[in-house]
Amino acid sequence: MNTSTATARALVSALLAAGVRDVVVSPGSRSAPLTYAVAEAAAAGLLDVRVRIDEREAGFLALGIAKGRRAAGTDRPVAVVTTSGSAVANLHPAVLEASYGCLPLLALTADRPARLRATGANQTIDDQSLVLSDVRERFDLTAGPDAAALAADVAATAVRLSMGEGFAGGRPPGPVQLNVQFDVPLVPDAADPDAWWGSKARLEREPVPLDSAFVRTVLPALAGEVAALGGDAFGLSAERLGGLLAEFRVPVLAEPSSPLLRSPHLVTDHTRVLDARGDLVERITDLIVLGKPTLSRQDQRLLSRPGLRVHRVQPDLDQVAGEEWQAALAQALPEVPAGRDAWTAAWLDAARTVQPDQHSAPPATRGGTPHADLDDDPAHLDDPAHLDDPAHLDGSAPLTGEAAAAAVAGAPGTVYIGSSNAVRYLDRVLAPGAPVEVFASRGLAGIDGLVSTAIGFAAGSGRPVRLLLGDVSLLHGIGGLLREAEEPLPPVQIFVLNDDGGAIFAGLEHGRPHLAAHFPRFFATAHGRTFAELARGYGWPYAVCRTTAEVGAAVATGEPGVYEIPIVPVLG
Ligand SMILES: Cc1ncc(C[n+]2csc(CCOP(=O)(O)OP(=O)(O)O)c2C)c(N)n1
Repeated sequence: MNTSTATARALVSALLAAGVRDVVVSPGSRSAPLTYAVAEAAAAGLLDVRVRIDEREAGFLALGIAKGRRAAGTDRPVAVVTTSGSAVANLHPAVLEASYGCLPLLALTADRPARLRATGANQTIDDQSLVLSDVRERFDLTAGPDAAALAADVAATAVRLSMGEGFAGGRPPGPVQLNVQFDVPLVPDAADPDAWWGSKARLEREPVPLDSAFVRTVLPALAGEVAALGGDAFGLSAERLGGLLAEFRVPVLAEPSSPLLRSPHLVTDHTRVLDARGDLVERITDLIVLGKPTLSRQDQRLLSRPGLRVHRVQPDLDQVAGEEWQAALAQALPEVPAGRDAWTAAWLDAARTVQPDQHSAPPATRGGTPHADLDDDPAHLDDPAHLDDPAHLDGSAPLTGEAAAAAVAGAPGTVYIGSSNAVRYLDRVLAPGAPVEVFASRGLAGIDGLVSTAIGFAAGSGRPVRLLLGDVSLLHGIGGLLREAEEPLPPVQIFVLNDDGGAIFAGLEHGRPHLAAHFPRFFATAHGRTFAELARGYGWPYAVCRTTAEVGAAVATGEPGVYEIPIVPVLG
């Protein structure tokens, strides 16, 4: 057997033994040894393999599968195979999101032998193992007779590193690059044995240790005038923390993709309440924070309020061993304090009273709701120049983003929510007991790769998914609609809020009148597209939904497709 085939087979064997079950492959010749090994293991039913032409989409598909696996309770790394050269760099957006979104991704990047580096050889980067920043670890495996033995060790280590060692004191899961140099020949020989894999194993995880700060500060804090703030928690379910907060009737301020959204004491549209009820905000003594809140300046202001005790909770609490958890509760759990019901009721009342009269316009028109995840100036705008207020339009007006989001999230199921205004519309309308679970890519909150991520999420979790995103986001990731010729449509409904551009910028300082000359071309980026032809060109069914009833009907069918929802155009 030639060296490259032996190396690739050893590597794939080790991945199987370490519990990897999903691989996404992009085509290429240098990566062929890996491709053949993966294809053979898939043919034997040991791996699920998908093929994507564009490595950027391949990376996001893998990321989505990893997130879906996590949601289904089987956190495990997903591998993505690319050839050498610029193909590797196309993985970078997904690698970055995986890094900041704490998802286990293995970038298996094929390379030429090191002797060809810096010689001008075709498709050869001087150091390909440095192309992907923000990986948890990178390996550069040289070609040669001992490569196969090394590959097995390195692959097993890469899997462990990508899974992290738990959040408490260790590093969270994330991407790892395994750069593998392959020399010719790159294909198996006809005489090579065709059943070469060892037994496939389960991925066993060590229980995560409980962060001592949780026992020392978080549990006692439950007795104070405490509130909880939930950001995106990387797809982890936080059931233990959610249970404790519910038992202590703690008012919960949560972003849509936070697992705390399911709290019975959720303060709906909480940024409005934070703005309007400084008196309540001042009274909070302790704030328990889960995950990464990124959506609003109001949350950031709250976090930096002088005198507030902020307790950040490790998101993987559910993976702490049961005995350790019980011991911690026995040792430090306080009584539910007298007065707790009045405290929580004050927050829930505020949510009811502050909310209704502020819901007439989409976020970008409301005096520049400050967005924390953009490079923005938090200054409020008095005179947004570029958006019509739908409240002023007649009965034939397009839907508001909020009404559309409420309709998409109105039936039980899983919603994958896009960045930009989509997540903010949803934030405004999700109430306690909303029938959906919500996931998002909030590691870096990019508008890229969302279609592939949602498709991957559906595959990894085994659940049908509704993706809600903006038109620019869909155009950015339109290549995610492309699938293999024989691949069935995934169980994904794509709801695109088409306002012909990036509305979010109108709510930032870019919407100010004195900047109006530059706004349309450089920020709104109106494109004049609708999605019928694009969807059909990629082999997806397509429909327009103009009313909440039409959105609801589309949701009820569950039929995969692109559903376009016209909303008020950015440029009016
Ligand atoms: C990969 C990436 N490129 C650029 C941005 C900056 N950005 C943030 S929102 C946005 C416009 C999004 O428009 P759309 O998806 O239509 O949503 P809307 O703002 O209309 O809600 C852009 C370009 C980003 N977040 N991610």
